Amino acid sequence: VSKQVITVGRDVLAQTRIEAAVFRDEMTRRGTLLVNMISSPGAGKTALLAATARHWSTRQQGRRPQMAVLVGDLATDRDAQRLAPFVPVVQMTTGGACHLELPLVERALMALGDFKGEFLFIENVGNLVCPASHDLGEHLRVILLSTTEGDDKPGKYPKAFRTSHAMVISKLDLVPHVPFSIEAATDDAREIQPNLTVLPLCSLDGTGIDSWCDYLEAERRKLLARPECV
Ligand SMILES: Nc1nc2c(ncn2[C@@H]2O[C@H](COP(=O)(O)OP(=O)(O)O)[C@@H](O)[C@H]2O)c(=O)[nH]1
Ligand SMILES: [Mg+2]
Repeated sequence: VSKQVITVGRDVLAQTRIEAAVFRDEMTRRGTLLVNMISSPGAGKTALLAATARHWSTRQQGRRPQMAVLVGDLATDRDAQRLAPFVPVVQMTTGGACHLELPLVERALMALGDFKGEFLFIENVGNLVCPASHDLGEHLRVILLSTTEGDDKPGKYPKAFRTSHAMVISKLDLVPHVPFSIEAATDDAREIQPNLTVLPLCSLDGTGIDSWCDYLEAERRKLLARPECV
């Protein structure tokens, strides 16, 4: 087998990055915070989105934030079915691809209609490798690490953690039953990304959901304070 090295003299992802930046600006102008949720399969992305929707929809004081979800999956619409009772949701089926790309997200947003709410979430395909390399125009990238996965994962999948703004440590209720140190996971992740916000929570009993929602609302306020947001 002979191998040939071809040098590509141009940045083939440059156009994609420009398109993602344009999409991000459009979301900023709308005042919608776009959040890209990344994790391994089963870390609890869908459960967290359902808990987030419950938290905001039962708020007693002030305005209830509006949210919608674009959910990616390899093959089924099971997550969309789980979320549909709570929030507007559009399923993106990748047909086997291990990550989402921007054109699919843009089409899904069109299918959602004229969404002008405060928070738009993208649930990425469960995978800690490929989604890390694809800018979907998000303002915030959030990585979930569940306590059942082990506290050594940040160092093993550094790009996903390096490119994230926040790390949710999910399934906090299982800490007494599994060998997982929140401190070790935090230290490992912050060695890669020192500015990472760390949010431990449990989507089933609601522990930490208020801090998570406060974090999102604070990030949206920062977005609105930007000069380009009218
Ligand atoms: N014990 C526990 N289980 C959870 C929690 N969050 C999610 N799960 C369970 O973990 C499994 C995977 O969750 P899911 O939301 O589908 O993960 P996703 O693949 O990242 O969307 C489901 O059986 C959930 O009920 C949690 O906080 N604690
Ligand atoms: Mg899911």
